[in-house]
Amino acid sequence: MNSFTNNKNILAWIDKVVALTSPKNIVWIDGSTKQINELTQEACDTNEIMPLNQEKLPNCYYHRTRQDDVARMEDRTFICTREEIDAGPTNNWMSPAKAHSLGRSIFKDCMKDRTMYIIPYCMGPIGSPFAKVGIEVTDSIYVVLNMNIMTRIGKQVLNMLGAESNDFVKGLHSKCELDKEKRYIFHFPEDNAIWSCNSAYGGNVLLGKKCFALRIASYLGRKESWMAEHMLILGIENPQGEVKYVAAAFPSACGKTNLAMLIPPEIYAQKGYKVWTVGDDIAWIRVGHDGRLYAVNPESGFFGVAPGTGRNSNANAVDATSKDTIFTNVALNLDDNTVWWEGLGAPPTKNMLDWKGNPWDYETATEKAAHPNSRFTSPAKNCPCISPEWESPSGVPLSAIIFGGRRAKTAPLVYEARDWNHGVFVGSSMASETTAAAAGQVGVVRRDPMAMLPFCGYNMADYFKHWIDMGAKIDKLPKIFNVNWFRTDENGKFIWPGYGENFRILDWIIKRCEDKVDAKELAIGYVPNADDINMEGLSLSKEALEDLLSIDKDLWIEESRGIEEFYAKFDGRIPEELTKELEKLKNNLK
Ligand code: GTP
Ligand code: SPV
Ligand code: MN
Repeated sequence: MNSFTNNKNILAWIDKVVALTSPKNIVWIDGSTKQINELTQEACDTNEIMPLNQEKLPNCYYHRTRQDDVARMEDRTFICTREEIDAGPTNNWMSPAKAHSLGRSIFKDCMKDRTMYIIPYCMGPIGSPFAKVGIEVTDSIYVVLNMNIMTRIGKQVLNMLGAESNDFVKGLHSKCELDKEKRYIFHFPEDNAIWSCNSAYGGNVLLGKKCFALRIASYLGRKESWMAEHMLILGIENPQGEVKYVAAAFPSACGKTNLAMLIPPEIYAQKGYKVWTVGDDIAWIRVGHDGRLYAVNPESGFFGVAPGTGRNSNANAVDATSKDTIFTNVALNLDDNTVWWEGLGAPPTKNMLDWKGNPWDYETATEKAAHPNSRFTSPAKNCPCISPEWESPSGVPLSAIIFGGRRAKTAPLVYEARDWNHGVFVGSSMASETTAAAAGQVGVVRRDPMAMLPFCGYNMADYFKHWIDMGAKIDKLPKIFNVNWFRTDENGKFIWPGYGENFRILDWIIKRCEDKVDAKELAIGYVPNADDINMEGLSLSKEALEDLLSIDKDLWIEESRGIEEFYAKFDGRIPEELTKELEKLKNNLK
C-alpha cells in the first residue's frame, strides 16, 4: 500500500508510467518545506540550479536551459484527438495511436538512471468549485521547484481527490536527452492526459500551466459550460473603496503581467485609486448564481518575462521577485551574485555573464545579456499588490473583458464592442506581432484569437461558438473592449507611454461600464472622445491622442480581408453570428 494515496486510478496509472520509464527511484512530492529544501539542496549540488546572493535575494536561485530550449515550441505541440477536425486547422494534430507509439518509443526506459518525482497539484484554490487536480510525473527537480511555486502541490491535493475519483489530468514529463528532434508536447484532451518529452523550458514542462490550465481546460470548459482563458485578472479600487474587476487577454509577452501589477499614475494614486492583482496569465471563468461572470486564477505564482521588468515599469514585479524566486536564462552579475536583465533599470557592471554563461561586456556586446524570453518564477503571495480576493473560492465578478495585442498601426488605443457577439468577433479576429515567448520569427503579424491561438485544445471555430453560447447564459454581460499599447510612429517608436499610464484607459473602461461617459461610434465600435481620457500629468499632445484613437480605413479594409481569409480556414464552421459581424464591419467600412 502506498502511504501517499489509496486512489486506485492514480496508482494504476503510476504503475504503467513506471513500467514504461523504468525509474531508478521514485519520490512522491508531499509539498513539505523540508522536502522542498532537500530537493533544492540536491539541485544545487548537481548544478541544476545555483544559489544567488542569499542576503540580497533570499531563497532565490538561478537556472540556465539549453540554448535551443528557451521558449514554447508551437510546431512541436500537438492536440491528439481521435478526429483531426476536432483539433481544427489552427492546431497541429496527431492521432492518439501515432502519438502514443511515438511517445512510448521516446519515453521507454528514459528514467533508468534517474529519480521519478510524482507531483500532485491543484489548479485553483483548494476546495474551490473551480479547482481541478493534476498529477505530473517528471524527472526534473527544476520542474518540481517551479511547480511548487506555480501551483498548490502535495498531500492536501491527494486528500481532495479521495480514493475513487478518476477526475485528474495525467501528465508525464521527461527531459529525456533534451534532443530537439525528439521534442514533443502531446495533449490528449479526450483522455485527460499530457505527454511532454525532451524539453526543460517552462511552458513545455510545467504541465499545470499552458498544457492543463489552457489546452486541456479549454476542452473541459466547453464540455462543462465554463471558460479557460489566457487572461490576467485585476481589481481597480476607486477612492470610495469600491473594487471593479476586469480580465484581459493579450498574447504571450504583450503585457499581461505588467497590466496586472500596474501602479496608477500619481494623479490617480493621490486620489486613492489602486490596482490589485488577482492573476497575470490564466483565468478560469464561470457563470455565478447571480448571473454574472466570475473569474479565478488557477495558478499560485508568476512565470513572468524578465526583460523590460524594472522599478519604473513594474515595481511590484521587481518586489515580488526579491525573494523565493527562480530566475531562468537571465544574466548574472558576478560582483555580488545577483541577476540582471535589459530594462531592469540598474546599470550593468563590468563583471557579468550572459544567459549562455559567457562573459558579457556592455561596452562591446553585440547580443543581449538576458534571453528575451528569460523568466522569473515567483510566488503570487509575494506580490505587494496581490488582491485580498486572489484565493477567493468563488472568484471575482467581471465588469469588463479586454482583448489586446501588438499592432504597429491598425488597432486604436482602445475601442469598445457594441455588444457581446460583436465582442466575440473582436476577440476572434485579434492579431498581434509574434514575440520571443515562442520559438520562431519575432515581429510577424498573425491572427491570435483571444490570445489563445497556441493554447486552444480543440477546434477554434467551436471555441468561438462556445463564447457565443456562454453569452446567452450570462444575465449581466460584461462589456468587451480592445486595447493596443503598441502603435508606433514613423521612427518605429511606441507613441503611447504604456505601463502605469495604461490606467487612464482602464479608467475610461470602468466609466463606460458604469454608463458615466459617452463615446464616438466608428466602423469598428465605440472609441473615446479625446476629452474623456484624463491626460493630466502626461506630456502626450492632444493631437497625438486623437491620432491614437482614430483608424485608417484602408488598413481596416485590408484587416477585414485578413479576417475573412482566417475564417475561411475553418471550412464553413465559423458561427453565423461572427460571419454576420464580419459583413457588418465590411459594410461599415464602405
Ligand atoms: P506572457 O507571460 O508571455 O504571457 O507575457 P505577458 O503578456 O504577461 O507580458 P509582460 O507583461 O511580461 O510584458 C512583455 C513585454 O512587454 C515586457 O518586455 C514589457 O516590458 C513589455 N510591455 C508590457 N506592457 C507594456 C506597455 O504598456 N507598453 C510597452 N511599450 N511595452 C510593454
Ligand atoms: C506564454 O508564453 O504565454 C507564457 C510563458 O506565459 S509559458 O509558460 O512559456 O507559456
Ligand atoms: Mn502567457
